[in-house]
Amino acid sequence: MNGNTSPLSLLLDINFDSTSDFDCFANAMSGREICNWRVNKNIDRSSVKYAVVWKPDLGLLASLPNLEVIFSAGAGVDHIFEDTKLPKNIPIVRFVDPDLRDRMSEWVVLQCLMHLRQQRSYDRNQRQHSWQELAQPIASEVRVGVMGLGELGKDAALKLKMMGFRVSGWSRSKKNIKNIPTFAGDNDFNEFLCQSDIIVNLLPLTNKTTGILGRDLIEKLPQNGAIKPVIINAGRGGSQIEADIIKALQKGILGGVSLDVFEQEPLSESSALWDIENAILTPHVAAVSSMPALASYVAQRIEIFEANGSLTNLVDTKSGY
Ligand code: NDP
Ligand code: OXD
Repeated sequence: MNGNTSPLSLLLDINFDSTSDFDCFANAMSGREICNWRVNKNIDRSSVKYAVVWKPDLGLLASLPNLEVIFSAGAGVDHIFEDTKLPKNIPIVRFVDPDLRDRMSEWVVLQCLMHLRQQRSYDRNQRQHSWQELAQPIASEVRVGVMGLGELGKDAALKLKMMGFRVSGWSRSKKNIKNIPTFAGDNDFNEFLCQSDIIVNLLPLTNKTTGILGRDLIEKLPQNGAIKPVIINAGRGGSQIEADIIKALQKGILGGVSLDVFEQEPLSESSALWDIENAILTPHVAAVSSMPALASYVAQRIEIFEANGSLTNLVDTKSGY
């Protein structure tokens, strides 16, 4: 804190769908000078005290000499660490919000039910005007393992449990969640995998989680469950090895996947994933940040920071999330 009470500027380096998105910030920040970097790059960089970013321009953050706090416009922060010139020692606050959490859980529950109820097969049958009943396990026969029990993973696990699935979870540190068995760390990983028919990935992308959804993991999933193994990924595409997933789907080792995130986004038109019937693909929309919610979140955090210097939902730069 520099003791200066005059509102210094907030820089926004995020995608806005419309001017009303930008207006959310203008309204929430009452009186503070705001600049939309993607529209106007002709700014006094020394006046910027806060930055709200999504995939910021490389080197931009390092070029702001009086920057005090970086806010991620999303829950994930890997997009910030991609900046090799990222200034050290500037706190990074990530977006934690009930709206984002609920949207993610909606998507996760939908995907688990789509695979449980074989919706893709019924869609195909409908196109073929074919009236055919398929064998149908109930949710309580299907084991769902949620990777990542943070803000999003824990809520998704609880909602899947409410739907009747047999849910367990895995995280870095041990968690205690009522009625949900939990596993922690590398030592528990194999035990967790071999009792998961559906894997839901809600891990952040870090050095440790890059490529985790690949052949090694797939081969550990049980082949004797009520349904063939399914992978659902709404964490980050960098955590999946698409070539391994495609092979496993083609060989029938995986029964299906739901992917919201990809190694390269947008997904290449030539990817084999597009044409695999039981691969459900969505374009990184599982939980999109709501602009009014993000704007008021940032405004509140700045107000508290300026009142007493404290920040919540801080990223641990060592572990990368
Ligand atoms: P959190 O930081 O709250 O939770 C992360 C969880 O992952 C924690 O439980 C953490 O363990 C666990 N974890 C991290 N590293 C490891 C590891 N090496 N081994 C085991 N567990 C690990 O993040 P959120 O829940 O808020 O968000 C999760 C991710 O979801 C984001 O990082 C982002 O990538 C993705 N996301 C995707 C969206 C989409 O639309 N597709 C939208 C929003 C987010 P511990 O609790 O012990 O720290
Ligand atoms: C996020 C995202 O991290 O939208 O919030 O992916």
